[in-house]
Amino acid sequence: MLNKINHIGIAVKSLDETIPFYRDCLGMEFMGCEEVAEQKVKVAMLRIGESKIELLEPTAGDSPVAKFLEKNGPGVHHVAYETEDIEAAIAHLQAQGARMIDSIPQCGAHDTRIAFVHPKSSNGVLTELCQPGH
Ligand code: CMX
Repeated sequence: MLNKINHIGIAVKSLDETIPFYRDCLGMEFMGCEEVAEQKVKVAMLRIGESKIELLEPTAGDSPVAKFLEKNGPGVHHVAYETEDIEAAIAHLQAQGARMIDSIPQCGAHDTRIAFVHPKSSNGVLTELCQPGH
């Protein structure tokens, strides 16, 4: 159902101030920036081997990431698992009693379809399902 970790999302106040640490200090491959209007964020993707780090900067005061930053400051925001069939993954989680934030997939960065599981039903870790190749 889920085949690997697609990326780890990290909330930041400023992409411009944070990208150099991942790109230059850690030597990760910078894949580009993109605005995801639906989620009210601007994201930067950096690749390390098979995995990616997604830096998230809020674009509006009522963005979920703005709220997170206000409460916690910058840091790990979510873990995204890759699936080839997001509808089946959502149905499976719901059948197991998980509380989905999105029961219908939303548009994510880099041509993905995404759906979040509420952190209250995943032991405090915001969990994303992610289907590439939208
Ligand atoms: N990780 C863990 N817990 C989180 C969290 C996160 N990233 N974000 C919020 N929470 C917790 C809060 O700490 C709070 O817990 P307590 O009740 O114990 O204080 C609870 O969830 C409710 O949080 P809130 O601040 O009151 O915020 P909301 O209920 O309005 O929203 C959530 C919380 C998770 C439903 C909302 O942030 C959401 O829908 N997130 C999914 C969408 C998203 O994050 N998009 C941005 C990234 C998109 C991308 O990757 O492209």
